[in-house]
Amino acid sequence: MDHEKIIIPAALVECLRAAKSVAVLTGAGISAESGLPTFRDAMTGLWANFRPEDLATARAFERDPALVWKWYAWRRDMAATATPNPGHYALTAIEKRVPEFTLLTQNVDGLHQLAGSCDVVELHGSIMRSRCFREGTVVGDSDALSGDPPRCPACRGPLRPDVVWFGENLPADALNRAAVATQECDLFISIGTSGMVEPAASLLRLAAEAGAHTAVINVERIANVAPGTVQVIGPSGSVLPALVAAAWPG
Ligand code: BV8
Repeated sequence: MDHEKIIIPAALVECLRAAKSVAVLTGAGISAESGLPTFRDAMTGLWANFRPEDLATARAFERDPALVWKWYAWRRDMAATATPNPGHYALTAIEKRVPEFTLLTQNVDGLHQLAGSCDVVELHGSIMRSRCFREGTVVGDSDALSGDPPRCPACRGPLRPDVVWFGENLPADALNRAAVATQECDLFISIGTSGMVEPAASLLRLAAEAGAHTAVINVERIANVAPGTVQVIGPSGSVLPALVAAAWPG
C-alpha cells in the first residue's frame, strides 16, 4: 500500500513530534511484510498440525527435541533469508529523531537489528542464537553444528534456541528495560501484535496508566485498549513511513 494514501491522525503526529521519550513494542505483524508468518497465521505445511504454544515450551523440547529443533530450524532459515521492510526502517528513522527511544520486541527474527535499530530489547530472545539446554551458555553460529538438535561443544548436552518459551521467565534485564521505558515514556506505540502473550501484552496498558499517550498500529482493531489510545489500521510497512513523513516532512 502506498504510504502517501495513509492518513495518520494529527494527534499522533503532534505527539510524536513533541515526544522527549518514545517506547515501541513490536510483534510478529511488523515482520509479516518481510514474508515471515505470524503466530496467528495458520501454520503452513509440515507444521499445520501443531500450535506454537505446544512447540514453544521446555516440556515439548524434552519430549521431542528433534521435532522442536526442526521447527526452529525451519523458522531460522526463513528469518535468515528475510529482509527488513519499510516498517523496520521507519523505526530507525524515529530512533534518530527523538531524544530517548526504546525498541521492545517480542520478535525473535533479528530483523530490527538488520534494519539498523540500535540497542533492541529482545523480550523473548532470538532464534538466530542457540544455547546449551543444560548450562545455558550461548553458542555462536549453531548452523555450523550438525544434529537435530546439535550438541553443546562443552558438555555434549542438546542445544536449544536462545528464546523464551511459554512458562519461562523473560530475561531480567529485558523486563527491567521494558518497565523503565513504559513508566518514563511520553508516547508508547504498540505495532503488529495481537497482545495475547504476557507480560508483554500489559505494557501498553501500563504505559497509559503511567500517563503516556498510547497508539496501536495494526491491520486489525485491537479490543480493550486504554481510553484515548489512537488506533491506526493498516500495514505497518506503510503506516510507519507515513507517520515519519507526517512528523518530519522534507
Ligand atoms: C512468563 C518466543 C512467568 C518463542 C514467545 C500458564 C502457565 C504458564 C504461563 C502462563 C500460563 N497462562 C498464561 C501464562 C503466561 C504466558 C502467556 O502469556 N501465555 C499465553 C498463551 C496466554 N506467558 C509466558 O509464559 C511468558 N513467561 O509469564 O513467565 C511465568 C513463569 C512460569 C509460570 C507462569 C508464569 C513467556 C512468554 C513468551 C513466549 N515466547 N516467543 C518463539 O517465538 O517460538 S511468544 C510469541 O508469541 C511471540 O514472541 C509473541 O509474544 C507471541 C505472538 O504474538 P504476536 O507477536 O502478537 O503475533 P500474533 O501472530 O499473535 O499477532 C500478529 C499481529 O500482527 C496481529 O494482531 C495481526 O493483526 C498483526 N499484523 C499482521 N500483519 C500486519 C500486522 N500489523 C501491522 N502490519 C502488518 N502488516
